[in-house]
Amino acid sequence: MKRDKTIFDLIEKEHLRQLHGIELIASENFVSDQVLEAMGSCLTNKYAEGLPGKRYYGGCQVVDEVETLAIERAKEMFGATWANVQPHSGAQANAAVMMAVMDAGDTFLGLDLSHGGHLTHGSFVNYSGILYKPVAYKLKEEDGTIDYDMMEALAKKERPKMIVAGASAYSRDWDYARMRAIADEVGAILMADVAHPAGLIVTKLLNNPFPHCHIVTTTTHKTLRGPRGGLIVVAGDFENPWGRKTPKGQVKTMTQLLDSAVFPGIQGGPLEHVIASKAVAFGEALTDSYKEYIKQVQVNAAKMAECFIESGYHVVSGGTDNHSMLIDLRSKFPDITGKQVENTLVLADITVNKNMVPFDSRSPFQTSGIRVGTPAITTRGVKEGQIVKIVEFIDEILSDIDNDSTIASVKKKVNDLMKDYPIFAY
Ligand code: DSN
Repeated sequence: MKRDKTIFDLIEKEHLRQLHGIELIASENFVSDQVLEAMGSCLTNKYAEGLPGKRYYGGCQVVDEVETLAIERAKEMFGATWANVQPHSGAQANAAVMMAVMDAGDTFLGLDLSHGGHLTHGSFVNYSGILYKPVAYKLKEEDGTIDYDMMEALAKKERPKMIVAGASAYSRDWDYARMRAIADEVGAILMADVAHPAGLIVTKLLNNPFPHCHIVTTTTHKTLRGPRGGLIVVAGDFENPWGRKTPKGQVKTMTQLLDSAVFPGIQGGPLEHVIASKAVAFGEALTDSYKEYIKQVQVNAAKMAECFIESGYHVVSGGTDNHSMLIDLRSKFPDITGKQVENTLVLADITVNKNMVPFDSRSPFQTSGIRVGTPAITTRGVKEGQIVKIVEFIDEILSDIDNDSTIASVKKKVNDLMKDYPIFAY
């Protein structure tokens, strides 16, 4: 077949963009050669609806072994007793949990989107806000940390069926024990979406959501450094409190509900090539070299927060426990928006994303902040010394944001720096 030069030229163009630039998007990373190879394998050709050993298609004997390995490794990483590795994304994982736990119209608590929450934690434009009734808890204005008292008061008032821990832009650890106490008080299921800090959790650098959370979801491509995808884990199955039954009249366990919410509830055939790639990434995450990597992610993030603060920026919550942070630009540059910063930094080959900050005065399209993180640059081998330089690059541009020659000079420094840091070198 004739090679599709158009597409492969574009892929090479993207490869060069990734190679030459500084990637600070907190949710991105660079996968290993073997993670990439598994994703591009012949497993993409196979239909395998169902679960290992219980498929709706013949010829699944090999993918059964692949998926079983992915499940076993996922359980080992999280200290879980059950895993479903089929969700195509974190959003799908969360949708499956909501479908298993709630009925349409049921109330749940999640972190406000503008305070760092995720779309699937109750945004009105997302299924979670369209099908269910979300109630948002927030951060405390005085220190930018989760307002657990507010969460408790809301839980008592609203009697939610589920409480969701987790965020897209929150740099502090979570008090899962306190959340479980709140959930137990009102009879709610506690779910943690650890998509962002998963890598720091499985290496014990952050609090483990188990045994406090009933259900944990994650993506596999952020700090976990796997293929794009989702995962659900449970540590200790239990009968569903709502008494939902099998066709034979037996009360289903929570993991039975979760399995059938993923398929046939919201998905069809699993992506076995991605599941193989997840298995490879989980295997990597269980190694000592991954532990060293993720420790450096955390060290780099702490250094980055320190450098931003020293340069006069406000880091929401005053620093970071994990891989990411939110920079509130208003303290240093009240007239510059997150959108302007995102667009200008990209001209110098530095990639960040604009982000609402708590109590933001601007819209989500403009924002007063940016979110940055260290998983991707750390994979490339960047250490604290270069973090200092990277924050200097950003500050140099923001201090002279309309000057094309400053942007060009920083771009050259960025490209020179990144020459020393290959993408695929494991
Ligand atoms: N879009 C992801 C992030 O950047 O955090 C979450 O889904």
